[in-house]
Amino acid sequence: MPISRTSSKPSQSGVEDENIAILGAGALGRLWAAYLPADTTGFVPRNATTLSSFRLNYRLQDSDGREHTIVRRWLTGLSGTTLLLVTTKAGDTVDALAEIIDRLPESCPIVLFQNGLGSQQEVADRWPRRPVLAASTTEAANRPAPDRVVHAARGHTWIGALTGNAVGLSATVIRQLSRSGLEVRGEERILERLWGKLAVNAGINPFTAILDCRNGDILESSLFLDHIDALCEELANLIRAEGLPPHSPEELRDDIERVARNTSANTSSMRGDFQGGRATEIDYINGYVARRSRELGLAAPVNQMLTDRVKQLVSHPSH
Ligand code: KPL
Repeated sequence: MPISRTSSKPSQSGVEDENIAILGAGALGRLWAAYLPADTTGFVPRNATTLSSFRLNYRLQDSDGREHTIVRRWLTGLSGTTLLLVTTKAGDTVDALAEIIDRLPESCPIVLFQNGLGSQQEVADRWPRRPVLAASTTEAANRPAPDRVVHAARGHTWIGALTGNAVGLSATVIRQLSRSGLEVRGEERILERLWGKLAVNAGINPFTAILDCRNGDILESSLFLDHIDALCEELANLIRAEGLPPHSPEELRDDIERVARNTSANTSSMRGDFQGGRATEIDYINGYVARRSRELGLAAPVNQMLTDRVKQLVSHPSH
């Protein structure tokens, strides 16, 4: 198990020259940092002048329930970086990247791990010549305390190119990420995979935040039962209008309910953000569906209603 390794042996394939930088020290960023080799992985500070230490220390509970102490560097330079993982919240991504991108080698692949959709397109539109890839992951991680990460369940991570200059780079990215021991695969149709995850998040996350409940508990709630069919209809209409392979509303509802059951004891990322006083990703999940639907002349009142209610919740948490 590679967790907490403090040194990794150079191999014949030249991996000693690989340096992975992680932008975003939330649950997912810390999860990847814990599994990747300690001596070639570090975090990128948003503002190096405010750092109180050169190292970031935290505890990780792995998926078998074992505890590890993790120590990783804050990186002071980025010139030798061979891979950048961006694990910021969707709404912070463009601003965070803008602060550091001039220090990153032009050829360095940038892998975006954001939930939902919208932030990936913002990055690809702003830096079209950079090799930008997107990741879709089912690794489940949460951060119950600032210095503690729980790897709740093992999953898979799919990687695919977003910009022209990233085409053909998946293999090198996968090779570097596979040193974590986590399951990483290439995906030529990454947008479809991101859409699949978006649909599941749109059908689970806002309900858990509004009802302040765990994923499995939404299935019996009247809020979910009253709106899920119309929500899935809106998703199916938009997926078709985007020219992606169609899914029936019934298929989408089955997917949502299956994931809610399989993760029934989990706190969703949106409920976790709300509980932790952080901005939620609603604008990139149901808000994205409502926005794109409007742009394409489709109605999405349920996605809009859920977006409004989550936003109201955040501005008036006592209601
Ligand atoms: O991805 C998730 C999230 O919380 O954002 C689900 C699938 C809902 C699991 O908690």
